[in-house]
Amino acid sequence: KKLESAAAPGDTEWKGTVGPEGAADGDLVFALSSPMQPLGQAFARAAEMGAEAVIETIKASGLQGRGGAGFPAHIKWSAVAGQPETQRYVVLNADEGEPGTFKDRECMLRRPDLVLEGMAIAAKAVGATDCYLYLRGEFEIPWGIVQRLIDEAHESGVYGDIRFHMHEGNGAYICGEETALLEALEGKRGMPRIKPPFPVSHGLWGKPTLIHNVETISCVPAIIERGGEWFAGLGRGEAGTKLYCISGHVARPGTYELPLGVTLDELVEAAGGYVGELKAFSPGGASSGFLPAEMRDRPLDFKTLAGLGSMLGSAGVVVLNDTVDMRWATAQQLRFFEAESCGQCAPCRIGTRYLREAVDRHVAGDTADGPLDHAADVAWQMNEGSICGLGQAAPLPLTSALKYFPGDFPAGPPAGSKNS
Ligand code: L3W
Ligand code: SF4
Repeated sequence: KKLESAAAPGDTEWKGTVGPEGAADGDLVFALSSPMQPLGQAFARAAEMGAEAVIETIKASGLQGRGGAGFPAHIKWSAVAGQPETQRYVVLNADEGEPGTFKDRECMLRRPDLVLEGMAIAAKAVGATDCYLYLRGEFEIPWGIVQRLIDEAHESGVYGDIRFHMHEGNGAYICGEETALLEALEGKRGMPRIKPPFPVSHGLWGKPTLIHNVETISCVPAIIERGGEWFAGLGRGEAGTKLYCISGHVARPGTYELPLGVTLDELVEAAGGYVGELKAFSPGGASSGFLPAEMRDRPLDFKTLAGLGSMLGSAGVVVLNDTVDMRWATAQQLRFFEAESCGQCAPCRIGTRYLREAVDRHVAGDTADGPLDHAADVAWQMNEGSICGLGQAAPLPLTSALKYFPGDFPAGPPAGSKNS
């Protein structure tokens, strides 16, 4: 079914620009609108360099994980390469599910060559031969494109004994959490494991596993071909370019490759400008909460946003203008987390529902016992008592909206409510 629906790379119309005005492909890592390159070029270069030099180059590049946490990639590569167990795996996390995030889909649609080449280089460097690609179920067209390239690679033998295996997700956001994904790959219910141990030592089927987001692994070929310093120099405060997804009240929503650390204003300029007056934005999808318009000039990078109590996450930037009631926007995000909680930790299972109900009651004007009075306590318990990032991030839409937009949560019943 998937193969029949396969489209050729480039079949879908490119809607976003790919870099700063006037940027040549040489300044870009992905160059998403450029044609695919033949497989094997960067892989051959990496083979010449040897595993140790490849990992040193990844270290020099400053590459950080693009799936949400910004963890230094080279630490994972060295850790997997250094394990005593000889059976090791490379896994691609293509279960892109964060609301407002659609960059990994673009990578697979437009530059699947970078995805496979990056995985092959990683496998060779850490001593793995089997690579698993976990794609979210809705990615039917990317699936066809990637599968076709895998077939070509297997047939030509360009990557020697390295084999690729595709796996289809089934609609659960939580399976994008790396250990839930590994559970699902093993055929079990996708629920996060307690970390540590980390996948670098106890990953797929308990074996050392290098697991990366699509964008992270797709940076690898360019780093090998052009050098770690080149990549590091592309960013501002942090290394590389970044695929920023932008949606909401902007003229041209899309995926834009820009230096890591641009501001919201710069990103929106690339996306054709704001529609209406900026009120709030989420820098990294629902998990990053909301920031107020005054923060539009802060660098959109991992460190700066963490310092603001938010996160870059997967860089799914959502822009909201002044027509948006933040209570409504908050309720949408809380509903998402309530639906997607896997339910194994009580603070997350109960807390996501509690917070959503509290906002719904506030919206309904049911202020009899202060529905939001306990929100901060519940948020604290979720943050401290949840196994994974979902439960820790889930209260952020509400706590950030209450902090920056108290006017949208008026005390007492809103006009026209049943209590007024
Ligand atoms: C070896 C150590 N490895 C950490 C590894 C770990 C993982 C990576 C990051 O979160 C965030 C989360 C979501 N030795 C290690 C180590 N590692 N310490 O480094 O780990 P961690 O635990 O900090 O984060 P995580 O659970 O992987 C990811 C946020 O991203 N998020 C996710 C959104 C969804 C998408 C999507 O749809 N594409 O990304 C949204 O913002 O909340 O905070 O590999 O094993 N000592
Ligand atoms: Fe599941 Fe939530 Fe616990 Fe994560 S925090 S493991 S989603 S219950």
